[in-house]
Amino acid sequence: MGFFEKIKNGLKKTRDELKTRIQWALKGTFDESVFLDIEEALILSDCGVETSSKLVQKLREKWKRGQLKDEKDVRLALCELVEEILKEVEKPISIDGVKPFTILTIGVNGVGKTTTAAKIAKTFIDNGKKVLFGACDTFRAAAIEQLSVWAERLGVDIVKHKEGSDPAAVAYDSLKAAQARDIDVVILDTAGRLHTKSNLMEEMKKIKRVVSKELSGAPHEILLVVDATNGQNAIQQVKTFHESLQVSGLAVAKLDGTAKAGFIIHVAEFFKIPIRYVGVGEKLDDLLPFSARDFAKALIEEE
Ligand SMILES: Nc1nc2c(ncn2[C@@H]2O[C@H](COP(=O)(O)OP(=O)(O)O)[C@@H](O)[C@H]2O)c(=O)[nH]1
Ligand SMILES: [Mg+2]
Repeated sequence: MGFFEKIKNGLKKTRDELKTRIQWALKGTFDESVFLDIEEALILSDCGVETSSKLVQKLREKWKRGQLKDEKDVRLALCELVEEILKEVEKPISIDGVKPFTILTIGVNGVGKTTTAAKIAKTFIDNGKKVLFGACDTFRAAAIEQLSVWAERLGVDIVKHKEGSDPAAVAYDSLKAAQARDIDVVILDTAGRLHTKSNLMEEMKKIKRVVSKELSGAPHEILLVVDATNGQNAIQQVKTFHESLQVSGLAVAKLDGTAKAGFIIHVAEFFKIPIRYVGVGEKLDDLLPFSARDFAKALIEEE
C-alpha cells in the first residue's frame, strides 16, 4: 500500500464524518446557513473553534465572489485552505551531518511513544542507518522489556539498566555506546506517567541536560508523541510539554482510531511545531512522513 492509500485508510473515520456533515450542510439551498453547518462539522472533527471559524470565513468570501457553486467546489476549496495551514508544519527530520543524531521521545503514558520509536527506527534502518535504543522508561520492567522486544525484532542495539534506575544515566550510557559503536541515530524512549506530571517534566529536563552535556546540540530532536484519539486533549498536552521542554517535532499516533483527526489542523495553526510523522496502525510499517497535501486530500477532497 502506498503512502496516500495508508493515510486515506487512516483518516477514514474523520473523513467519512466530515463528508456526511458537509453533504448535509449543502442539502438545501446554498445560502449563509451552509457555512454555520460546515463550521460545526469542522469543530466536531476537533479543528478547534478559532481555526474552524477562520477556515469558514475564507470559504464564505470565496462564495461571495461566486467561486463556490456546489459540494465539490466547497470540498476543493476547503482542502486547499487546510493544505495551506499544514504546509507550514511539513518539515521532515533531517539527520544530515549530525552523528549520532539523538531523538528524545516524550509524551504521556499510552500515547504510542515506544511503538513510534520502533517505527521510526525502522525508517532509518531501511535507509541503511545504524540505530540504538536507550530504554529511559525505567519506571516499569515491562517497559524495558517492550523496547527490548522491538530491538530484537529490528536487530538494533539497546542500552538498558535495571527497573527503577535513573533515566538520565541510561541516556548518558546510550550516547557513550552510540559514539563508541559508530551509531547514526539514538532513540531515547521515556516514561510518561501523568499522575506525577511535574516530576515527569523534571525527569525529562534532566535527561535533556545530561544529553546536551555529553554531546553538544543533543538532543537534536525532542519529539512529542500525541494520541490522535485524544483530540482536543492532545492540544493541552502539546502546550504543557512545549512550555517545559521546547518540543521540536510532533508524531501523531493512532490516526486510524479517531474521527477527530481535525485536531492536527488546530495544532498546526496554533503551535507551528513541525509534524514529523503520523501513525496509522500498530505495525512497524504503519508510520508515514507527514505530508500536508496527502493529509488534506485524504481528509477532505478524495471520494
Ligand atoms: N491503532 C494504533 N495503535 C497504536 C498506534 N501507535 C501505538 N499504538 C498502540 O497503542 C498502545 C500503546 O503504545 P505504546 O507505544 O506502548 O505507548 P507508550 O506508553 O506511549 O510507550 C499499544 O497497544 C500500541 O500498539 C497507531 O498508530 N495506531
Ligand atoms: Mg512506552
